[in-house]
Amino acid sequence: MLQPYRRATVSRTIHFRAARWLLLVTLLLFGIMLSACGSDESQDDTQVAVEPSTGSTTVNVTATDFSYTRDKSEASAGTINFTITNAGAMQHDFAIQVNGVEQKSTLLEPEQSTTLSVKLTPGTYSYRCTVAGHDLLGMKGTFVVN
Ligand SMILES: [Cu+2]
Repeated sequence: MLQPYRRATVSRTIHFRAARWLLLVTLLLFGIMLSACGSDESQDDTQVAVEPSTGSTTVNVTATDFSYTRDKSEASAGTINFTITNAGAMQHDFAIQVNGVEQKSTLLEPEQSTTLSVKLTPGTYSYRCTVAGHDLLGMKGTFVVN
C-alpha cells in the first residue's frame, strides 16, 4: 500500500532538486554574462590606516531589481551614513565589507528604507546585496573613501 505513495514522493523530490539546480545554473550563467560585459571596477579592498576625520557624510543608495544607484561614489573618511531605499519589487539589503567584516543593513521590503552607519578610513570598499544571487545579477559595487 505504501509503495506507490513513497515512489511518487521520491520522484517529486528528485524533480524539485533538478529544478532548483537548473535555476541556480541559470542564475550563475546570467551573472557571468553580466560581469563579462559589465564593469571594470576593481574589487580592491586595500585600506590605508589614516586618522579618520570626525565628519559624517550621507550617501543615498537606491536598490532596484537588480542594481544599485547612489548619489555619491566617494566620500571623506569618517562616519558614512548609507541611507538605503528599496525601490524594487523584491527584498534587498546593503552590506559593505569593512576590514574583513561585512556590515549589513536590515533586509528591506519594497518601498522600505533604512540607514547603515559605518566608520571608514581611506580606501576602496566593496558592497553588495546579500540576498542569494542578487550580487551575481549586478547588485554590487565599490565605494571610495578619501
Ligand atoms: Cu537584492
